[in-house]
Amino acid sequence: PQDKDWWRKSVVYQVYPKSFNDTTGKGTGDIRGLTQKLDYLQGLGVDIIWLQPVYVSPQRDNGYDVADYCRINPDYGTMQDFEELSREIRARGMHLMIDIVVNHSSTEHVWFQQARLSKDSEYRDYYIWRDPAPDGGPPNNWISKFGGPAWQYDEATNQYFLTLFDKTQADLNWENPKVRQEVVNVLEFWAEKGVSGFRLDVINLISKDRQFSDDDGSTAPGDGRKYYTDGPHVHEHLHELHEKVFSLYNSVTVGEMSSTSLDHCIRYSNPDRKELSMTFNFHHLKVDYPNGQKWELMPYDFEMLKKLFSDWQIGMQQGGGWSALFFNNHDQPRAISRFLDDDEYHVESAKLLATTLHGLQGTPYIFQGEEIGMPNPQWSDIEEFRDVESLNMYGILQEQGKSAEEALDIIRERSRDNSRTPMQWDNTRNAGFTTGTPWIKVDERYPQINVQSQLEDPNSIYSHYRKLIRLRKTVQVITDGDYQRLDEAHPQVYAYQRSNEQETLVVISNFSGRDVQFRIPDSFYLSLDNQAVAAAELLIGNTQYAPQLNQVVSLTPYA
Ligand code: TEU
Repeated sequence: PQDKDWWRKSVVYQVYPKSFNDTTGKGTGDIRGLTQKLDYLQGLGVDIIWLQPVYVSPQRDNGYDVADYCRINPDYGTMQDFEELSREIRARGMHLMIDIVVNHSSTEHVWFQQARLSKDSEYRDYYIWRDPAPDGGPPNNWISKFGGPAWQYDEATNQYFLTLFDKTQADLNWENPKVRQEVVNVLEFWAEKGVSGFRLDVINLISKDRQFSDDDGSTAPGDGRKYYTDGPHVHEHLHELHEKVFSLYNSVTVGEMSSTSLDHCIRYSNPDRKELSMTFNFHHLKVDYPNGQKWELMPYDFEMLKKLFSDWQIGMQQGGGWSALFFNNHDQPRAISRFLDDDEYHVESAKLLATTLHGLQGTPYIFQGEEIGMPNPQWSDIEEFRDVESLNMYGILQEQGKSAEEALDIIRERSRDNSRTPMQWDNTRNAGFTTGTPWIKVDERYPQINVQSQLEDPNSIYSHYRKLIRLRKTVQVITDGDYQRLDEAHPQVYAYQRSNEQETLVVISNFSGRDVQFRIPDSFYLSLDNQAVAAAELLIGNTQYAPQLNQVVSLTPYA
């Protein structure tokens, strides 16, 4: 019988199926492609595989626009393929987590198709409809996350429907108990197929303030989000799912929380509240957004990154919450290119980011390709991009007065496609991803950066990740230790300690390309007895020569 908190000691591997492994030559990955690579993932040591949406979908947003929640998109394979995947994962002692996208459905979903027919349709209330404003425009001034108004006009009934993302992603009406029952049915359907967990897409946006007032702009960014983020009934709705599904199947659950707060994340993930196992938040990935603006460039603020990690580590621990830890996912540029050096110090940088993150409290997530240090690809032309958000913003930035060249520079840095290029398996054509024409370009550096060249090399990035994952299983303080920051606004170094009654773990990271010295503060160092210092052991490092374990630690670039 599995311990109920087994996922606190686990590591999750995130698979973007479209770009993982193609077994048919059509240029997009498939479920069998993942099944073929399970030995690889087992070798890495991960416990949970998060499979991103493979449901029937028109793919306007690569599957986050679901047209049927209980059927597999034929591009990805069949239900038999899915069942085989699920079995093979279990046979290797791993777990399958699937993606549930129920803030919205595709407008191609039969519910929406029915809803739009008439105001009397029994599905009308599955979505959020409003009359036009007196001037015929949208009901309020909210902006969609992908640019443009958050409302779409529907001629048949002369009303607007709400779409917080793409115009084909219609927001579901969670105030309607029938919608909530549909969600329960979907979750049960997959739990019965042996799925162990759920990643819930933008789940903190499901409860909207029913006034639908204009955003008065009193708090930035003034796009309406304050009226639907962590909204009025969100905690009740999650508790309901917990009672009706998660608790019955002992599911592991992670909620993707957009623009959330620490207080809400504590509530979502504190076990006493019976909502979710853990939460993703994005504050640490906005440290290079000037005034929260994603579509303007700025070097990242290192002190802010450290402060955010520290505030959330301490806050979540005090409040009894649990964090999903990550630097990369399918919506973010690759962290190695964004924060460190993906060129000369590529290997050191990748290992540094991993070690810094895996030492924190929470459950770490590895996004495909991160374990081999995949960087942002080198984009030359707007034609190479595929993401609906990037293509929308390319136009909007130019409408706002940027030149095509300036707009492209911003898209290059910020596009979600940075993380969506094909997984680099080996140095054969298309990095071994497909025998056909890949749906999105393969990064030119695949002959140097690929799985095959790292598997057997004990000094590779891949081997470093393996070691980190193994440490988590043997060093208890990584899971349960409390957190304290050790650097006082050091311009290059982030250092913290984790302690429980038996052990102390110290993580010291040089985020710069220079040699630096770091002095462990007296308040901490002098509290250790000599024996403890003498017994200290280097658990993991990323440099050729191990640094001396003294109060003053010398660190080479990105050590
Ligand atoms: O993302 C939600 C989300 O808010 C973002 O990370 C979003 O991509 C970013 O803010 C845009 O600037 C989730 C999924 O992870 C993403 O892939 C989907 O596109 C989105 O929801 C809609 O389902």
